[in-house]
Amino acid sequence: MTPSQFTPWPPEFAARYRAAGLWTGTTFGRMLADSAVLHGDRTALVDATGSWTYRRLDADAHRLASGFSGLGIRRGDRVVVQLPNVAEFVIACFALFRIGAIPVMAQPTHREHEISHVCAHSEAVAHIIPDRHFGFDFRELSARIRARCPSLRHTIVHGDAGADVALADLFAEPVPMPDPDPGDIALLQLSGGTTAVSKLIPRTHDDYAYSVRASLDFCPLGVDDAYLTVLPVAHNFPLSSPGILGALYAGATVVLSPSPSVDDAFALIERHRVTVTAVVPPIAMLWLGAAATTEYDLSSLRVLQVGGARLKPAVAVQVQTVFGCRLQQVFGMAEGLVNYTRLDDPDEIVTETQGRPMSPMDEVRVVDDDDQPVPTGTPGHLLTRGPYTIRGYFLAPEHNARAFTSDGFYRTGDIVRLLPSGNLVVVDRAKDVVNRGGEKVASEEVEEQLAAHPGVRDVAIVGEPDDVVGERVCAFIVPHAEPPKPKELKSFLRDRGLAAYKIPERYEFIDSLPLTAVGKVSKKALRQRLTTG
Ligand code: OOB
Repeated sequence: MTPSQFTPWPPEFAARYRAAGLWTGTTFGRMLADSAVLHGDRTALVDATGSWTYRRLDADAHRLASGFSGLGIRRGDRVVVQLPNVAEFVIACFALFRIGAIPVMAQPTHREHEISHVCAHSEAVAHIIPDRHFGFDFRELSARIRARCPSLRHTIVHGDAGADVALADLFAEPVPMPDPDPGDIALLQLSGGTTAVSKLIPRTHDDYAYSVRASLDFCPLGVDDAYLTVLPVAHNFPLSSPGILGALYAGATVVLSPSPSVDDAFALIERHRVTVTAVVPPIAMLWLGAAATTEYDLSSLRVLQVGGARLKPAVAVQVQTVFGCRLQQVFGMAEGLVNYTRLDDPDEIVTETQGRPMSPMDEVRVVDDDDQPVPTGTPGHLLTRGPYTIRGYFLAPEHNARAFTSDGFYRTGDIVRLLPSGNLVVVDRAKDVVNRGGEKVASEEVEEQLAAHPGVRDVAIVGEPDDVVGERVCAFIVPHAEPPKPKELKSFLRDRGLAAYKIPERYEFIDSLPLTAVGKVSKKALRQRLTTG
């Protein structure tokens, strides 16, 4: 790995994290192999098609690693993994971990715009997809991307592969493989982003494994637990907080739900006696609405983790009473820092704060616009540095200069209050992102796409408050002449390959965009127009 691809922790920090026993020099391949030794016959993984014991999961990952090697996938190669909540996601990731190849964590909702950027920027050699999912043809998508992205040699398909490579055919006789270096990049996460294209987040085996183990200190899992994944598997929250990786480290069972719908999720909770699951606030609200009248037995649920977006305190209170389980608020980011409310915290901490950092070596600063500390309790910008927070995005030196302080703190873009108890309350956001129920939409990305429409002279994207998803994507448009129809703008964006969740739901046409005193578009004024009508 060259220094320009990956900003490592400075040697003195790495030494400190190692000396403190946080970085243990393990890799994810080794972790699964160890779990297979300890828990061989226990159920590791369940999806809609079947179940895997630890022994079988480890063996399948090893066999698939051999097949990937046979295709020419090598240590350090990037592979875009774009699978829904199926067991093959887990098997493929562990196969890549074992080789030391790097899964790039794309979402099934991503389309040509997102995937072509991710493939090109990571110089990916392969794209792993389902054949179809929710009526969408991923083989066609991948063929278009291959035509644009010269590094992409293989499309690997879970399901009907046609002329592409079938994932099922790659399970080969296991061959011995050297373990990758624990300091190597294990995976690349996608940033929620503030920029026109998302940045790639390099997480090493050492730092990501530490974040998983530390998460287990505050959301413990053991051999009697079943962890349900209803959020998209590749997202940092269900993957690592403690998520799928934490459950597999601890010998628990991972249950994959094809969707977060009440019907799918409640049935799985009852059938597998699920003890822990992770949701975003809109799903918590959906489930709350259904829980009172459901005939499913949800009594096994011990902890409901809620994170990814702001949870209203009133909803938080209901979670504990309606589900009869413990609520855990999780305020995390794919770049690193994760905060948890503790299971034994007083109720008002659990319902009214987003918790506190999980590591004793996490450093947080709350500062004003000039990076000067604000008094405790005063809202300010959250900056953080620590044993599992990246020091730089992948191949992005210019952006890194803005996104990190000179002494290596990540500028989260979140405005928080730090309480004397050490807990954080997320009060606002300085970054120009719409958080649609946990799905992050960078305003600039949508603005750039809409600006390409011939009828659009100027455009600004803002979040419109919404009772269910928290914020909806709203476009303010200054038209050239006759305003284009919203329907036409939506299909324009879809045709440009933008993921559906980023496509604005509301369009407002205005004569000019309001400006701030320094001549920038005033998003604050636009947001006010939405709320005052
Ligand atoms: C998680 O990760 P990302 O990378 O999708 O998004 C991070 C951003 C944060 O900077 C913050 O703006 C927002 O999402 N956020 C929250 C929140 N949790 C995340 N805002 C308010 N309250 C919360 N509880 O979203 C993520 C990663 C790991 C664990 C959990 C969430």
